Amino acid sequence: MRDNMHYQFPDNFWWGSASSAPQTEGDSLNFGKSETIWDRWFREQPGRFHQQVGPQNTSTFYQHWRGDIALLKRTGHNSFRTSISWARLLPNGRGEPNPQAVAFYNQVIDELLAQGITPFINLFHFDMPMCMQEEGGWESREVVAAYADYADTCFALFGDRVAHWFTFNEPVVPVEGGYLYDFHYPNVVDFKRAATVAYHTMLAHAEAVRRFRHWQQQPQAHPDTQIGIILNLTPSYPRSQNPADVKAAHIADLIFNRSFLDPALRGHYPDDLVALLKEHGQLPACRDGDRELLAEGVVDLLGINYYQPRRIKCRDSLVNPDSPFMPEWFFESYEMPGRKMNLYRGWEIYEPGIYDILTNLRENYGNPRCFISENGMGVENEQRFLQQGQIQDDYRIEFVREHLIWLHRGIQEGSRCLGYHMWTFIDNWSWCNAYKNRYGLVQLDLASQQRTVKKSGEWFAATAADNGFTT
Ligand code: BGP
Repeated sequence: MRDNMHYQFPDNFWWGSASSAPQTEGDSLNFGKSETIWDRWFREQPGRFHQQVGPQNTSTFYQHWRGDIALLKRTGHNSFRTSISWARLLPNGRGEPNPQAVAFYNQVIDELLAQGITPFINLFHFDMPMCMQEEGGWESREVVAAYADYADTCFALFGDRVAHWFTFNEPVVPVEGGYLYDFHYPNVVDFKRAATVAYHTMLAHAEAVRRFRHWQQQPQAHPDTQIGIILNLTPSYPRSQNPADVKAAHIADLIFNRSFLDPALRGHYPDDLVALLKEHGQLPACRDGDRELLAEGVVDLLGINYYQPRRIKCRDSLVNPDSPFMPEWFFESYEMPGRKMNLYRGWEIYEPGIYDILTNLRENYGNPRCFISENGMGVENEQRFLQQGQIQDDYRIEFVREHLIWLHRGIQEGSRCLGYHMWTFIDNWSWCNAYKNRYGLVQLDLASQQRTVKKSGEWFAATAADNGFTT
């Protein structure tokens, strides 16, 4: 670390954190909410979940929202992201909104605003309503249409007070998890179906943006309203400058980053991605009008989730042409010698990645307005760092500070990065990992529901108050 350097961030920088409805609300089958794929999967296969802890075991935001918003204030938040649960708002996936859900989200939004915290509202965080999954989930064009209606309903109900909207969080994750690598419901492993899911997700995104543009013209719309998408970007670094390694890293980038980034920022897919899928017979079915629709999906604001890079090398062995088509036909991941690891989670830590993402956006995508929408450090058995009643998470403070230093550099060089949100606020339930990896600024005792601010939460509050820090 550099000594005695001061890092001041631009005025009105967004300091905050992100969470999601399915990971925090609880009451997963109460107050009119219907099942999501997570509720169903847990019921069917609890063994898939760490220590068999399912989606009903949360920090119960549905009950504790008022106290939690007070804690947001105490930990220096001027902005906060959560999501709306589609299955709570529209228990049948479409139709009339559930009045209890409307009242709940109204209270949350109003209280955030009353506390001076800007609400950032995301519409979909991996939580497909089960009734929509039964219609085919993202493989179905009808579900795409239903999602756009749901988005419209949200704009109409809450868009007078919410300015920052996001269509999706990490849309690649349900594709990878649900249709390629078997870590989300419905546990399909099939590239062609995965490509269809990815394509339909971006059509749903574009349709929601189209609806948003209409909504934006209404007199009751928030005057600063804007729409974005949140992408987890994993810079793909080749093992070497050898053309085979460079090509392998390029293909990984096309599949995992640019299949979402390009439509969101340019309104169309990269030509070489389309060519690659076409060559291998993996292109999803398109309809007339899709191209025009995608072109309307360009966002006002990009959320960047950054955790770790992808290290890529070309394959050492030839692919068996009879094996099912997979991204790994084109590359292998590579353990770079000497890489820095988060020893408590098993992910690489590479802080310059955040700067490289900003540079890429500046140089190749017209320098869009963006912010870091998730960055954070998961830790297993974090209790071991408990001293005098508080988690002493100096490792997390260092992690955040080092990422912020690289972020600051990107801003100095002209990137339009408007804020930094951590993953996450209070330790939360995380899909199949449940509470295995703790990320919060605030520690959660699941049994007693007690919240205790970690050392990092105090550091974060001080950093936000000073709009920067000194090393
Ligand atoms: C991000 C997701 C979050 C959260 C986080 C931590 O990809 O947007 O929802 O789950 O990852 O993941 P994990 O608990 O698996 O370490």
